Amino acid sequence: MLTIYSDDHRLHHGAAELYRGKLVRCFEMPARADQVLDRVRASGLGPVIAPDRFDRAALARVHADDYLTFLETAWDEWAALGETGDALPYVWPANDLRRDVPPAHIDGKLGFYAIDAAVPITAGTWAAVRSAADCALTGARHLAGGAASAFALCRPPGHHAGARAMGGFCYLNNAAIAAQSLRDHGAARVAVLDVDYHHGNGTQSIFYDRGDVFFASLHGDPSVEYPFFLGYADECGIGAGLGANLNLPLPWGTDGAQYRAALDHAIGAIGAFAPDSVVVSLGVDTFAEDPISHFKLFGPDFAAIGQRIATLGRPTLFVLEGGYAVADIGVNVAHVLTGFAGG
Ligand code: SP5
Ligand code: ZN
Repeated sequence: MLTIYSDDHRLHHGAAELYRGKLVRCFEMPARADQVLDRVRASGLGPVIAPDRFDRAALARVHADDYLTFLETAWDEWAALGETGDALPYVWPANDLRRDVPPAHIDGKLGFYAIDAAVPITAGTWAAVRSAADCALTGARHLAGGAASAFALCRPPGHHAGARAMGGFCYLNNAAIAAQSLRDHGAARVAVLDVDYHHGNGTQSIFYDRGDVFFASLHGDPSVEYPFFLGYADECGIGAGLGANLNLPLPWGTDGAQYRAALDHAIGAIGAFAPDSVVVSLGVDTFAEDPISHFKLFGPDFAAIGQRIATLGRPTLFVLEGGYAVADIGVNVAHVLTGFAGG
């Protein structure tokens, strides 16, 4: 299996995110990708290649033009204030406020385009997030060219980013951009399977009214877990997308056996959808020792996830999402990928 990776992820290194009344050190850090790359190399999975460069049009298939312009210009507007630390939002258009007028000032724009304050923008954020999207698009290109599988080692992650919003460490939705690219290059139907611990709210919302992209997600119950405001079982899609969205919220403490039962359900639904290709939003923050999550998965459970995805027998692109137990993220990701390759 080909892995697509770029050192450009290092250009994004946020200092702090807001959590329970404090600015805490970012959980999402460059060492995560380093660990994954190390373990991919050590596992003999296959070659590691650099991404091709794609133009903005590939991003604009999924994201709104004004949002892309915001991401591209936010750091310069922030730096023009005389600020030297990371840009973070502090005010949001929540209930009872207008959401129809994007503000002119960067302080307003940051909140307008963010769902939380865990998305620092640094001098290198735009370059890094573009590079991550390039990794996902390169993986999609290889699938469209006939490859059976690929792994886009994306950092920062993407599944919380909507068409017009960043959040949860995510800026560009790498998996959604790749799924759309697969649609644009020959696949009539694409399924996205999201196994990150958190609900993939961005991916769901991007494809919610579409019947050509099936979205299935296993995640911590949003009534008690981030992102709180999407990811419930009664969200089934709308219009042409009705029936093409499957949420499987699971309780804190979910173990490997419970997880596999839900995964088999999702894989059955994806099989029935008969996709031409599959995109996996691969988060391993379901790991028992993850510092921000509450599932109880271990190494062999990750191999089983890969094996079960392989039973679909479809060209499959894995896109890296979360996983914050830095010392273990690489091992856990490698277990999924080698489980798939051997399954
Ligand atoms: C891609 C991804 O996995 N994003 C996750 C975003 C989660 N944001 C909420 C973080 C809550 C932090 N909880 C810290 C607990 C420390 N004991
Ligand atoms: Zn996550």
